Amino acid sequence: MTRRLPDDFLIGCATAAHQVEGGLDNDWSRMEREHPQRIRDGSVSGMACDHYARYRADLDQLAGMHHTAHRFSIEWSRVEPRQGIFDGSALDHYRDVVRTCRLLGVEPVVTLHHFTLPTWLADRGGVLDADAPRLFARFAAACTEALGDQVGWWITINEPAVLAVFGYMYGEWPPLQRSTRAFLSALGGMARMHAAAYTAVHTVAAAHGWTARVSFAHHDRPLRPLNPRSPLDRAATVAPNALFNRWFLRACRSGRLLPPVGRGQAVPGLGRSLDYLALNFYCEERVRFSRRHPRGMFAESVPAPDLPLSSFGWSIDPDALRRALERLWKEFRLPVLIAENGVADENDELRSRFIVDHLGAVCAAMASGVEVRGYLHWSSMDNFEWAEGYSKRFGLIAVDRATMQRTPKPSAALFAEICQTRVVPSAVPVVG
Ligand code: GBH
Repeated sequence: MTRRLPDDFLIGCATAAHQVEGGLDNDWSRMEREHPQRIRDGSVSGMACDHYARYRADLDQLAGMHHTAHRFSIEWSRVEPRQGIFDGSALDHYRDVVRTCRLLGVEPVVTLHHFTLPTWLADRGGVLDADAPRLFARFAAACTEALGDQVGWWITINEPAVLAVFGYMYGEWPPLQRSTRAFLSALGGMARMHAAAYTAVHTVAAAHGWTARVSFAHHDRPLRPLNPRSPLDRAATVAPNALFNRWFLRACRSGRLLPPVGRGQAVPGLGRSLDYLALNFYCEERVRFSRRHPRGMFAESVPAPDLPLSSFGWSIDPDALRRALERLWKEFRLPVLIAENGVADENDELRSRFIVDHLGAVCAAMASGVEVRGYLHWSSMDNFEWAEGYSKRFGLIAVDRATMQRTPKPSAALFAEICQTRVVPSAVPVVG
């Protein structure tokens, strides 16, 4: 099997506005202010990494490390701070982000919604608002008008199933709801929003003769039975796997709000609304049947007994990425862009090996026929990890929170070497 990445393979990092930009006023910053106990380390996103001001130097640094692609999100609350009022200077900013990428030879991958909403939309019901699809499409059209001549890769919504679980079922993220009904409605609402944005991006791009590839970002987290010989453990994986790992993908293929979200009703624009598959992959999860976990559909997550764990407690098993890629390819036959893959790691002890082994798994999947277009590591720099605050470190680059100084970690150099040579070593090279 070759461990050489194709010449046109996109390789780089992924970020999201709320986690790196700083200075935001959206539903998340409001929750951080009004419910400070919701953030585990007591922090607020605040100035984050001050990336809104420092984007040129940041992109320059990544290009200097031979990255050929970069994923970021456009912050809706900046572009449309009040309903129907668009801020041209915010769009100019993102236009310059894209232009800077292009000048540096970095392919931009643009996300339209990464977990945050303008407060005016949150106050109308957020993704549950019947008007959310139309409003999201109008925002998507404005972004495509402004950036579409230089952007070929679009992501409508980041991880709709994750947002539905944490915002509407577990009540840990805005809008802090804990209801199975709201969870299902949120999935349906986001399917309609994706369809509307997919159509808007393509309509604007086509009018100008621009090419656009559009996907949502699918978080794949396959559940496996803790005890494969236990029928109850095995049974406990079935419904959550179907709902969290497949419902949205299948809705986007069939064009229908499939059960248990809907009764199969068709949504205009939803059918075949994936031009590729943007895949966020971190780990598989072991579960056992538990009567005490009705909200988790009777599947209780337990640490994998036989695998190393990240500082988030997530299992590290590179072959799980190969398995996920092969299953997704078999069912959907869509070219995949890995839009996130990374590891929470306080002292950069796990990350180099993690990268080498996961890129090895990508090579193995490609050798078996899966079309993988690129790999975006989560993340370029340590950033605001949602309800974990700044306590979880996913970055190749450390950020001093007082001075904002950036310091590449050893894993950044290793990743740079892979980006430059396009060769994935079979083990982490020993340095020093
Ligand atoms: C992705 O979410 C996000 O797109 C990205 O913004 C984020 O920074 C990255 O992954 C790393 O987490 O109960 O242990 O699961 C991944 C899904 C859902 C993972 C919330 C963390 C809370 C802790 N995330 N979850 S846990």
